[in-house]
Formats: sequence, C-alpha cells, structure tokens
Amino acid sequence: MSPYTITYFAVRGRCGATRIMLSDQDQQWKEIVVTFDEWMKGDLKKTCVFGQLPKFEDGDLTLFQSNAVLRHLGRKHGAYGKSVCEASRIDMMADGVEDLRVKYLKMIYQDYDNGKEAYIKDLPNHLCYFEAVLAKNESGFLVGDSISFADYSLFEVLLNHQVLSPKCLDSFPSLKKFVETLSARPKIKAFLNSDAYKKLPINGNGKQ
Ligand code: 6SG
Repeated sequence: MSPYTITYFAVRGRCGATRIMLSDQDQQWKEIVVTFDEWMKGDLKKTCVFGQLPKFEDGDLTLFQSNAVLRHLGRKHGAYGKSVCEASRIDMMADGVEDLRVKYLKMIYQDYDNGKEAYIKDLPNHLCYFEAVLAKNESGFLVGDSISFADYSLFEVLLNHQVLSPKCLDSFPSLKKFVETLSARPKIKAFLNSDAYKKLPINGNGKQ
C-alpha cells in the first residue's frame, strides 16, 4: 500500500510536478478530489495549515505547500543532489522556477485576457536564465548528474508554457532538449499519456 495521498482540486495546478515526480519515481498514490462546492463549505479549509490545498500525506506526515512536498519527495527518493552544495543549488533553481510559476499564475488568474500577449513577449527574458544553466551542464539536468525535484518542477512549468505559446522554446535549444528528454523517460511518458493526467485541466479557471 502506498503511503501517499494527494488532496486537491480536479486540476494539474500546484500538483502537476508532484504527480510527474511520483510517476517517474515509480510511486503509487491515492487522489482525494475536492469539488468547488465541498471547498466552499469551509470545513476542509479550516484544517489546512495555510487555508489552501494541495494537502499531501505520507503516512502520518501531513504537508501543505507544493514546494515542500517536492522537497520531501526529493529527500526520500534521492532527487535532491549528492551533496549539501548540490542540494543548495537545487533549492536555488527550484526558487527560480517558483518565481516563473507565480508570474504565470498571476497572468492566468488575474490578467489572462489583457496580459497574455505581453506575457508571451516577455517570456524569453525569463526562460533565458534556465537555458543558460542547462547549456552549461552536460548531464542535461539543472544540477549535477541526476534528476532532482527542481527538474520536475521546471519540466512541468515548461509543458504549461508550451500550451500557452507552442513555439516559446524554439530559440532555446537546451530547454527544448530538456523537455524532450524528460518527456521520453518511460514512466513520465506513460503518465503524460494517461487519462488521469489528460483529463485534468492545467488551471482551475480553465485558462491555459
Ligand atoms: C489554489 O494557491 O486550482 N492553492 C489554491 N485555493 C483555494 O481557498 N503556495 C501554495 C502551494 O504551493 C499555493 C496553494 C494554492 O501549495 S491552486 C487554493 O487552495 C483557496 O485559497 C489553483 C486552483 N485554483 C482554483 C480554485 C480553487 C478554489 C476556487 C478556485 C477548484 C476550482 C474551483 C474550485 C476548486 Fe477552486
């Protein structure tokens, strides 16, 4: 029996990278799907440390904050570098991904109709930093020679951006290769092809 349970809305959202990571690490998990009506009752919200989902359970451990979940899984499944210094560089890259994710989510939830075009125009000014890091590392990963939770997070954010703007990686060969390589990892490939993944919208407001 898997110890893992995700409690979240029926979206990829803040759980997209977690699910991809769990799949790639050959882990099973249970999903508890919360509807808008259930959430609006407020009983579950009161039990959430920051009043928000996702909630992630690993046996007796209950976590909130999607990036804390990714770090937890990174520690447990050997996807958090091979030294303290590598782990710190992975944190740095994951925080960079978070900055991009927050910009993306702000546009999606607060400014989609007016801000989408300007966001896409400005995107190269953010992607260029990840391109530079990947271009310098022969392994094809962000840090060191093995996959980390930051790679899963970047990968998932890039998949969403390719839906927003299909050509957005065209001038970034290392990012393009990164997405191709991770997409071709057999367990990720199987997950991305599954109904469980495909049926879920990227974002809670239906914009993408
Ligand atoms: C929303 O923002 O779906 N959690 C969200 N919203 C409900 O009352 N820093 C943390 C983290 O990384 C951010 C958590 C995140 O974990 S995710 C949450 O709990 C609240 O604040 C995006 C998403 N939004 C859609 C949404 C949630 C509630 C109302 C709109 C899903 C769609 C409609 C109902 C349920 Fe809906």
